Amino acid sequence: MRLYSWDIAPNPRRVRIYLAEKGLDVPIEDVGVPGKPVLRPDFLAKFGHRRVPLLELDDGACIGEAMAICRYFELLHPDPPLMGGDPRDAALIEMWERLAEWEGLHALSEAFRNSRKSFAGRALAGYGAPMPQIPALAERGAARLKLFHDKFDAQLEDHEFVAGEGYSVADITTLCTVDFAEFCGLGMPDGCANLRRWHETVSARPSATA
Ligand SMILES: N[C@@H](CCC(=O)N[C@@H](CS)C(=O)NCC(=O)O)C(=O)O
Repeated sequence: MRLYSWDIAPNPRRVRIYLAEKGLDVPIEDVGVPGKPVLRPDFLAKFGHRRVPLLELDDGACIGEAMAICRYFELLHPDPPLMGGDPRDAALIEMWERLAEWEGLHALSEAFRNSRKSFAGRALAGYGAPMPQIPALAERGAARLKLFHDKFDAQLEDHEFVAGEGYSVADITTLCTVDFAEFCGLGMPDGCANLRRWHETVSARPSATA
């Protein structure tokens, strides 16, 4: 088994944090080109998925998509539960994790990939064909990201963690989004006291360095 990852990117970090929370030791290969925001040509040539994270199993099966990889490990190692221990928790966690990915990480990706020179022609990850940048999407992504910060700040007013009272994959995706947004110069707007309190708590967990 091998997890293909990329140190600087937010999506593979979701899986690395998950594995650290579970205490699972999985061989990890970084397939980024040092000093450049691109994946290694040999990885792109071998795997049509063209995205990381990617988990290659010993039987050759390849699992892409961060949450699909986490689900695989969750079924093998249910404790401690990070995707919900009962139907109610599982549904709330999936809801908030998906909101974090769609309203947070996706908005950030829109803002980032449609504005950086180094992503010209690669505005969407995972395609071999050229994907031109659309500057208006960068603007809309930044506006969506502000709404994401506000929505999650409001949710954290009444809850210790994103999906309720326990740490879950919803916190992992939210943390990777908030940190990468900060790195891109699109950090939390003024205020957001609840999001800041939560960020301090989850960043103090040993897994946050993964
Ligand atoms: N929805 C996917 C997103 C995967 C994704 O977009 N990964 C980015 C890194 S954060 C990537 O592989 N980029 C490749 C590239 O930019 O060429 C997931 O959950 O894993």
